[in-house]
Amino acid sequence: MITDRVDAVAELLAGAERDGIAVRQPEVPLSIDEAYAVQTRSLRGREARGERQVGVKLGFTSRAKMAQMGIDDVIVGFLTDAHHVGDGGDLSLAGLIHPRVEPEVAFRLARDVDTTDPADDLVSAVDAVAPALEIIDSRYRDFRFSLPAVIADNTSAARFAVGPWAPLPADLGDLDVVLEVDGTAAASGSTSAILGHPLEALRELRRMAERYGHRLRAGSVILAGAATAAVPMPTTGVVTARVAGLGEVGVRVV
Ligand code: OOG
Repeated sequence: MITDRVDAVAELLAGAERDGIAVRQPEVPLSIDEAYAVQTRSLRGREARGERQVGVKLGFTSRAKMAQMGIDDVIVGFLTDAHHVGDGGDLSLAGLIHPRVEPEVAFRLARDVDTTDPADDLVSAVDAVAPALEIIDSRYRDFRFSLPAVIADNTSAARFAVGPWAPLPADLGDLDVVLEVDGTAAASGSTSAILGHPLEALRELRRMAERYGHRLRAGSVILAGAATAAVPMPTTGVVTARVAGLGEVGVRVV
């Protein structure tokens, strides 16, 4: 039965995350719908343990990421308060398996968006933008997965940090993005790498949230996806993402 498979994969991945030990991908491939059902199941489990959803994230919105991981479909995951690290805060890698870091752009939702109402627009509901860091950590061995497998694994979501919020600039379409480790560039790109323009990520999210039931609520953070390939997380030091015109966000690895 579908529910049994969904439950079994959700449990497998929750165990991998809890124990910090990577697992094999499910032997019987999931459908995309089942993979998103695993996510929903995982979110409900986290909420039952007291976590609160604070946003959503996109993945594979840049060619750099698609090429790095061999997947060329946009994916959506959820973010909870347990994933959040404060700007300038300490980030412990304890319990993570093989974390990687990506520089991103974050959006903030000023109001709820009713994804069941096709007329309810997402772009006009966004009131602010910020530089962001996303730390991903696949629960699969060797960071290798199929499209449904990575969706079931909540799109490798592990931690994120968001810099200062600012009103949307006149054009977000081609801002330089740099990821630095202790002040040295580790990756660089442009916001144009995100589906040609980061607002396209919002349009894609709007479509996918309607189909898969992701919540888009007032105050939510939306991570638009990495502008560069992911970089292995250093085991010490300060990791910073800088987006031209938007400022920077950093965490100290402890
Ligand atoms: C999946 C998550 C990709 C992005 O920004 O493209 C992602 C992965 O690469 O493990 O978050």
